[in-house]
Parts: sequence; C-alpha cells; structure tokens
Amino acid sequence: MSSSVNKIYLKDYTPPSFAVDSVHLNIKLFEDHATVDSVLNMSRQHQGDLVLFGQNMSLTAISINDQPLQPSEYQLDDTQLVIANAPDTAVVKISVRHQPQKNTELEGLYIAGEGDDVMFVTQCEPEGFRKITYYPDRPDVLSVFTTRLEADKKFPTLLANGDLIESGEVAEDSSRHYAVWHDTSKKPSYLFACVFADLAVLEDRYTTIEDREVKLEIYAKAHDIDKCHVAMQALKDSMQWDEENYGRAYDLDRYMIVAVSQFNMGAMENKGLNIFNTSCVLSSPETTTDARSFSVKSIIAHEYFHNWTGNRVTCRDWFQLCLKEGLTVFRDQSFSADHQSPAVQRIDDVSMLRAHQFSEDAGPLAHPPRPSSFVEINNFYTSTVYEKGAEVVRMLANTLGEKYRQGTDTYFERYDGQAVTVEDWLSALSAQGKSVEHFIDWYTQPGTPEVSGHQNYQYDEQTQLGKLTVSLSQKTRQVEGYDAPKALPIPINAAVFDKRTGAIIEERLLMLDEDSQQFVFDNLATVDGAEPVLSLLRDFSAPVQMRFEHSDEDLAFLLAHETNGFNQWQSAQALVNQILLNQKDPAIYLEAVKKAFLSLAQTDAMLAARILDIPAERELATAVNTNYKPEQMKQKWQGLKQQLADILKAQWTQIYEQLPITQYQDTPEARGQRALRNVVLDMALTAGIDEAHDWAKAQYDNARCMTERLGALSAMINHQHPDKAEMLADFYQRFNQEALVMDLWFSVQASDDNASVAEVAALIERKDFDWGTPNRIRAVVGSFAAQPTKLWTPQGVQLYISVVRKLDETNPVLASRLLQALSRWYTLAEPMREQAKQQLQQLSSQIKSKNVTESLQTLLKA
Ligand code: 0A1
Ligand code: ZN
Repeated sequence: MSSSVNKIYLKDYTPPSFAVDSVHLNIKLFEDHATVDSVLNMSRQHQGDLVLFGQNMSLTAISINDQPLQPSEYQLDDTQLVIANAPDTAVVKISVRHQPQKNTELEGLYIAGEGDDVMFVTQCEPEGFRKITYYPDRPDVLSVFTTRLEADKKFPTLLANGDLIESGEVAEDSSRHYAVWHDTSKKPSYLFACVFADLAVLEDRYTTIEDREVKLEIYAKAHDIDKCHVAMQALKDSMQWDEENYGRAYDLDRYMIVAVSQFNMGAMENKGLNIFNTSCVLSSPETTTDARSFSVKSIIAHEYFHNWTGNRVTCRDWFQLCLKEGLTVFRDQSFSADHQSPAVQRIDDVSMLRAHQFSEDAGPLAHPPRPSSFVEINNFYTSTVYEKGAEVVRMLANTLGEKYRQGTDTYFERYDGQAVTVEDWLSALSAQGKSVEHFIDWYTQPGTPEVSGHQNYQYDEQTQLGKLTVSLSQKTRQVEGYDAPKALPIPINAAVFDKRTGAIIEERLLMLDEDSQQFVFDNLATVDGAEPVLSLLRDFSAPVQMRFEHSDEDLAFLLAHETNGFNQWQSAQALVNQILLNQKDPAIYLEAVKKAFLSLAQTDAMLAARILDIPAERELATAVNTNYKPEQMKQKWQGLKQQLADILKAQWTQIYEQLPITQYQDTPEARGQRALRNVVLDMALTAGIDEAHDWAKAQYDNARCMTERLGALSAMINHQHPDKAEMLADFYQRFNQEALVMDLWFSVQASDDNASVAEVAALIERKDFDWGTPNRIRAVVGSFAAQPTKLWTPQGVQLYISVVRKLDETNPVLASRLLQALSRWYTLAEPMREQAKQQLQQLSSQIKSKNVTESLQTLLKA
C-alpha cells in the first residue's frame, strides 16, 4: 500500500482558469482500441495554467490555435497535462488513443458483456471523463457538447447526449457508420455519456406542461425489451410528478435510458441519456420481486429528478455531492411515498438509514454529508452523503412548511445553469423570510446525535388541567479530526395522547436547538386527569438516536394507538431493542405486537408484514461498540423470533389461508398481501407448523410471480425443507437464461443460515460467478456479509478480503465499497478483533488502488 495518499481539501477550492465554451468530440471505436479527437474552445476566466486532466491513455497530437505544441511547451504526467502561458482565447485540439476493450474498471469508456452481447458504454461521474480524453474534468466547467461516434456497423446503436443531428456510412469504409449528437444544454463533463451497442428500443412519448413533445426511449437487449414497461410508466409518472410538486418540466426533445449488465452503481443521470444497471430498470412479474420492481420505479424517478437537481443546477466541486444527491434522494422518497403506504415508505427509508448510515457514522468511516477533505471521491458515494443528505433536506422541508416550495423555486430561478454550493442552497431556501442557514452544521458535522429525555407531569386538582414538561437534551460524539460537536437544530414532531381514550390531544413541532431544553404542554384536559403518553420524532422527523425514557407500557400503548404508522412501527422497534440490547422481559412486547399485528392484518397487510420486524443483526450491532459477540446476538435474535412465531402459532394457519394466490396485480394492496403471505409462511415454519412445508411447496409450484416463488424458495432453504435441493435445481432450470434471476439464485444460497463459509466460497468458484458483473458479486458477497456470524470468523474475513484483493486490480471502485462493510471490525470481542485486525493489516501490503488504500487506512484508524 503506498503510504503517501494525496488529500484534497474543500478550503483549497479555486475557480478554473479557463472556461470551455464549446467542445467537439470525435470518438472512433476500432477492434482493439479507440481514438478520440477533441476540439475545445477555451477562454480565460482567471490567472493560472491551463489544466487538462487525463489518465490511462496516450496523447498522439496537441495543438493550440492550430499551432502544434512541442513537448517542451506543456507538462504531462500520469494524471494531467498542464500548459503554462496559454493564450486567453485558445482552440485546443487533442488526439488520444486508448483501449476500452481492456478497461475492466467500469469507468470512462469501457467494455460491457462479451461475445455477441458486447457493448461499449461510458461512466463519467465523478472523474471518468478524464479516462476518455484530456479535459478540465471538474463539475464547475460547463460546456456545450457535440459528439461524433464512429464504429463498425455491428454496433448499430450509437448514442450520445442531446439530439441526433446527422448519421450515415463512413465514406472511406462501408463497414463503418457514424452518428453526430448535439446537446444544446451546457453540462459538466461528468454528465457526458455515449454508447456503442446493438440494442432494441421501447418507445413512448410525453407532452410536458410546457407543451414540449418528448420522445422517450429505453434501450435494452432484444430479449429484455418486454421488461421495460414498468420503467417507462415510472418515467412518465416521474415527469408528471416533478411538474406537479416542484414545477419542473423536462427541457430536451429526447430522453433515453440504456440498460447495461455491467455497472458499479444503480444508475447514472447523464443529460438526456441515463445509463442504468439492468437490475434497476428491468422488471417483469415473473422475474422481478415486488421490492425490486418498486425500487426500479424509484431509481427511474431519482435519475429523472436529477435533470433539475444535479444537471440544470449542478455542484461547484465534489465536496458538494450531497447538494444534488441528498436533495434528489429526498425527492425520490417523496415520489415513492405517493405510490405506496407513506408509513411503509418511511419505515423502509429509515431502516436503510439505520442499517447503513448509522453504522458508518458510528465508526472510523464517519464523515459529514459534506466532507471537507478526501483522497478518492469515489469513496464518498456513501449512505451519509445520500441518505443522511436526504434526511437533512427533509428536516429543511418540514421546518419551512409551505415556504419550502417557494424556496426551491428560488433555488432553480437563481442558480439555473450554474455550479453551486450547499451554502447557495440554504440561502435560496432562506430567502422567503425564514432563515434555515444554521442547518449548515448538519452538512458539516459528522456523527449521529443522541437525543435523550423524560417527561414530568403535574395535575392541578382545582382546574382539573395538567401540565406536561418534556426535558430533552442532545449529544453528538466527537469524531477525530473534527471540531468539538455543536448543538444542532433538531425538529421533533410530537403528539400527546390521552391514556384513557387513546386519542391525540395535542400535536406540535418541538425544535431542540440547544444542548438541553424543556418544552411545556399546558392546560391539558385528560380523562381522569391521567398522565398523557407522549409520542416523539413522529415520521422520524430527524436523523437521530432517540433515547426517551418511555415505560414499556407506554410503548405498548403507542403500538396500539399511534395513528402515525411509522411511530406505531417504531414503538415495536423500541421494545425489541430493549429486549435484545437491555435484557428486558419480552412479555409486554409479545402481547402488544400480537394484538397490533392481528388488527393490521385485516386493514393494512403491508404494515402488518413490517410490524413483526426485528432489526437485522447488523443494525443491532451498531449499538454495540465493544466486545461484540455475533453468535450471542444471533441467538437472542433467533430466540425472540421464535417467541414471536410461537405466540401467534394458533393464528398462522388461518391467516395464511386467507391469503390465497390470485391473479398478479401491481397495486399497493396486492403487494401488501404478497409481503404478508411470505412473512406468515416463514413464521409458520418457525413455529414448527408441519403443514407449512406443504404450503411452501405449493406456493412455489403455483407462484404467479417472483415474489411468491422466491418467498417460497427462501422459506424452504432457511427451514431445511426436504425438497430444497430439488427446488433450487428447478429454479435454476427455469431461469438460467435470466442473469438477474440467477443473481437471486446465488443470493438465496449465500444468505442461507445453514450454509458454511466453504459453501459460500464454492459459489464464488463457480464458472457462472462472473467477476466482471458487480450484480453477481454483490449477490453472493453482499448476502454473505449481511450475516455477522459467518463474516466475523477467520475464514469469513479471509474469504471477504480475498474478493476485495482480486477486485482491487480490476475494479477498484467496487473493491473499496465492499471493503467498507468491514468497518466495524474493532467492536468485536477478542480473539476475533485481533484476528480481523491482522488480516486487514496484511491486506495493506497487497493492494494497489488509491480507492482501497484510502478506505483501508481509514478503517484501520479505528
Ligand atoms: N449519480 C449517480 C450515482 C453514480 C455515481 C458513481 C457512478 O460510477 C462510479 C455511477 C453512478 C446517482 O446518484 O444515481
Ligand atoms: Zn443520484
């Protein structure tokens, strides 16, 4: 591991010395290489050198204003080309050559797939464009792009951003053709994209509120094109949603989406030409689970919403990443909440935040949504930047109420076409008369605040009115390398309930913005003058750890009476945490959750399925900072699940039978029924109901969709069904032509509680474990890492590290992301702690990439 890693600081930001007024690219793809000729029309903005970034390519020609440059006239190294004394107006022409055929990094222009399925696509965010040609590859340099693509006719699909203005056969070679694309909007290079492929297309249209006729096109392999309808509908829904909720209409005549199997992340918002991981765009009932299909819709929305939050208004520098990501995630979460039960949407979003972001914030990888330094920006596409960033925007929206929409209008009017900062965002929101500028501390301070508190009640016999005093205080841990933590503005949605009637008597937003504060609810008229029950942080109104001194009885009361579905679920979670982390007796919880479940099962199947949630072991472990024993935690987890299954044992059969398999429908109700059926099946098997083995087999055989089939298959695997091997083979037989379904096949096996580390290793050894496809790697390695008892063994860590080591050579972005899952190593009990530490230290001498080096160094600092 190289010891000196070059850190970049936000405080060192300087504006670019040159603007690029327009750029012409001519990208020619050949059998074993590509050439890129570019013409950059540049003009000076500030003093300083003309700096062009470039990597992994050879420079074949360079001129300024048609004068070829001599090597002595510029400085060239592995990462940049610097021209001192460039004229103020410079037409820079550059030719380069590289080999996308050998590019396995899934960044820059890269090869995806093989044989007849081969295609070439780009991924430029954040710094991939510099692997295509020398360029001022930074988000604050915006330009108008014209792109000519040329390739063999075996790639009939030639796409780039904007509109197609010309295409035809190459004059000197009839086996080749070309296409010229022009994008009228100014964009930073990270939003550039192009595609050379042989794809089918699904077409549709949308007329915007401004009367623009937009062509919508989704490109995928012919075999997959019938799986693009869900995404197409979601795209149209998103376009309409953004018009209705943010007043934003689409601004080009064409919107294209391309599906590719080899992609590091979910998708990418390139202007007018989104590139999507197939797993985030393809969906059909037979091959895609409900959860996946729902996330396809939300990712389509996410990328579409970036057109305004990210593309039209972009980031000044990469430290501002959360400006576009936090805001866009908040927007896609709001869109999704309009398409299913808002309570369940919130439960999903918060579960995700707690499982990933809270643990990031609790360990050595802690950083604020807007970091102030980094070595490799690719390491900062984190749950803190995305999910915590979204929570901050949610707090801003709640705090501003109606003024939020006026604030976003101001933001778009003021900064359209510009590259801006988080401060600019807060200043636009604050322009409506209510300042939210002090929320900047949420963007710059790491760590999850802990809010603790208690209530005090006084009843006046004379007036027969009560006074409830709520004492709250906040504390955020000090993270090494950051200033002493400040008190943050924490909006806490509260409701006061009458204990006797279960009705809400008062609702209020409490703004906790000091270390400690008291809030008073006065003149409360409750039946019998009884002390009221307080519900706090409704809808999870701030990303904090809430430790309010609720009695178990009060939590059980809220589980029964809360009208906010999120907090109803949260009271069950709070009770579970008491039991698993504080050794509380489970009796109250079990009775209360049983009641709530039976009632919800009749009214809201989706929420019923979630009310039985026990936080994943990994999430529970976030609360354990030393002496963590995964095996012990798992036993407790399983023990509680068993008790839950047993207490409802007499009901499972009836509930399962009330949920017969019917014709597939994609409605919230139908999805709720399917989710509930799968939970009940698993619970019935846990409770030892013998017939449930037959239900599982029948559900598998009669399944009308993947949610039903996979639910049955995983139940059979996890509960050691006698036919499990046969069913796995059947599943393989049915779906081995569907890569995304085979990911599920790998994943259910890697998630199998009964499988040993050696069995997981055997999955990795298989020929169809494809090292070039991140989806397949995650299906196995990600599912495996979600089981702490397996991961945190010498063999488990060894296996995991061997995967990171291998990917360090071929795909550093993915390698580094995977490595981050080991960040809680230091919480383990001995001897595993020392063992893991040594294994990580050994890894340091074996890796090369900047990405993995930075992550590993940070990880070892714990
Ligand atoms: N901006 C994309 C995320 C993304 C980031 C990096 C990538 O490649 C290394 C790809 C996509 C989004 O938020 O959807
Ligand atoms: Zn995004």
